[in-house]
Amino acid sequence: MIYFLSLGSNLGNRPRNLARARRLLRENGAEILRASSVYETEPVDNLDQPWFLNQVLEVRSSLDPHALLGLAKSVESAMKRVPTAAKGPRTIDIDILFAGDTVLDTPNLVIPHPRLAQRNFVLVPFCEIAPETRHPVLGKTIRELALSSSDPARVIAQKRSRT
Ligand code: PH2
Ligand code: MG
Ligand code: MG
Repeated sequence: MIYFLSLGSNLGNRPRNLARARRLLRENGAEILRASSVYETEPVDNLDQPWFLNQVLEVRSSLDPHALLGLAKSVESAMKRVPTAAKGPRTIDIDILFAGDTVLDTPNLVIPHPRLAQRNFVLVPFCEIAPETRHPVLGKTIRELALSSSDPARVIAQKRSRT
């Protein structure tokens, strides 16, 4: 199954946190096919926190969505993410954006990610690597969603990352 994941970090050494998360994902059953640039992004929802680094990955894995969520959670806890305030600062956050064309609505996992179309910090890196990928519920491509986003939050590309 082909997945798109969002990585975010706004605590500690943010580039190293992203790199470590990519490595732990790779070593535990998620092959990274494409990685967007790393973007410096203004916090949304909870504005009173440091800016994030965000990145989107295209990943191939034989894990099903719930097992991949388990892997994401275990990487988060391996990286000492402490459950603080909802949407507050974190060393690493790994969210599943898409799982192929799968549409899933369960108490602990909703795919596609319910807020992705309202978030420049997801749409901009996602559009960099997969502009023609179509949202299985909204029926629009990532490029269309990115162009019609009304999110005012700033997203600034950093130099190209290697994975
Ligand atoms: N994640 C959140 C809340 N706000 N803002 C930015 N810029 N990037 C994030 O990854 C982010 C956020 C909750 O997961
Ligand atoms: Mg998140
Ligand atoms: Mg999360």
